[in-house]
Amino acid sequence: MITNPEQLGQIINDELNQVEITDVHTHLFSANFGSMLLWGIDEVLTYHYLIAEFFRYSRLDYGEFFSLPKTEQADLVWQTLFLDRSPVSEAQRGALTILNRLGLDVKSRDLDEYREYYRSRTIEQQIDTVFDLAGIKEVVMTNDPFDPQEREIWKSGAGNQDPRFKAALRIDPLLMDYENSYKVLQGEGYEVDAHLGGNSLQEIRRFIRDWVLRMDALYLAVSLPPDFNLSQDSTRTRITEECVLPVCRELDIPFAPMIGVNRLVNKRLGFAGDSLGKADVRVIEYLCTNYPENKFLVTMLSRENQHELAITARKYGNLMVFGCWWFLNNPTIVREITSIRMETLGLSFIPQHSDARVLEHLIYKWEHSKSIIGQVLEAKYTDLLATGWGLTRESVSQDVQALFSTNFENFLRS
Ligand code: HDL
Ligand code: ZN
Repeated sequence: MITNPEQLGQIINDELNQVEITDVHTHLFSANFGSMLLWGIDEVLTYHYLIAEFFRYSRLDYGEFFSLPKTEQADLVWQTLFLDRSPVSEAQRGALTILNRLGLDVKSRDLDEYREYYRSRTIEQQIDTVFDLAGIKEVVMTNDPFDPQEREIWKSGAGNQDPRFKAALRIDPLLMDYENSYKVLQGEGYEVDAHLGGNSLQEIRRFIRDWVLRMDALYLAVSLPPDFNLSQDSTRTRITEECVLPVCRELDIPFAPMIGVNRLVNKRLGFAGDSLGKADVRVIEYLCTNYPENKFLVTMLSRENQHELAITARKYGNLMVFGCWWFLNNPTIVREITSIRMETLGLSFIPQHSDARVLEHLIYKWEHSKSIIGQVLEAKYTDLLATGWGLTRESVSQDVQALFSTNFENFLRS
């Protein structure tokens, strides 16, 4: 029985170091997707988080920068964000955590030395090394049938061949840009039209069903703007309620609305140009209340939505809250959100996903998050001990496994 706070910290650290993580949302791909899986130091340094920060200092023309070869972009980012000044931001620190955990000499500041390390690495070796360093059991990909390159890999039968990588069907174009995406469905042999006439709704259900089954998708995801609602009789509302939700029910997979992104507020920044806004949790209340047979895996992008999202989750067993998404994935906010969630939801939430876009991101995103989540857990356990409650190592182990994998697995099976 654990009775004093001193031994608690060590036990929590041991359990965090041993837990096998299920990373419920990433932009990674298994090796058989070829160049779609980004890896290596130049991809790390040209991560759109770092590009946004580079342009805080540089007045280089956006188009000029993006037309440079990746290595020259990385050289500029390295010089500007790491050599010209201290790399104190979370994304800057993350790049250094990666180098450090790979056993490279961060003090050398020699980018070519780091590139030399990669010259002898294969992608298969790097996946094994990174998964081992980060403690990853499996990652869930973001799989987009509207991406021509990815669509062909799945249709060719190649698809995913690595059991450590699971699929999630991503349908942003279907809900956010149907006036154009319906033509892709037509091209794929689905009898749909621009106005949802004829068999369109049935055919959209067939499209979703075909792709969930082809990918063996664990859930169906879409990122949505802050003003997302289902109160207007719009194309988005009809496809959500008459296509997405019925097929998710039929196949017993969660629908994962990721709410709060304002895409391309600065178009010239590309991926780095997205921003956020506060959304209305009433749309989640509407979904959970009116579709009790559906499961909802939800994350929101605005810090201001987090307390109300946690309280909403207290009302619905078919709602699982996950992650400190994107602009929230910084120590200050991860600590705040995890504390709010643990104080209102106990252990019934998924505290984090990596959103890794480059393979090596798994190393820093999980090292940094596990440290904060572990500190919150230690504070809560310390409060427990103060009541006279006794903890066992087995209970700590079970709690940590719940947070980092079994909550997600059980929700999929629920
Ligand atoms: O839409 C999403 O899934 C977001 O995570 C975006 O991909 C975003 O650009 C990102 O990489 N966040 O970490
Ligand atoms: Zn993402």
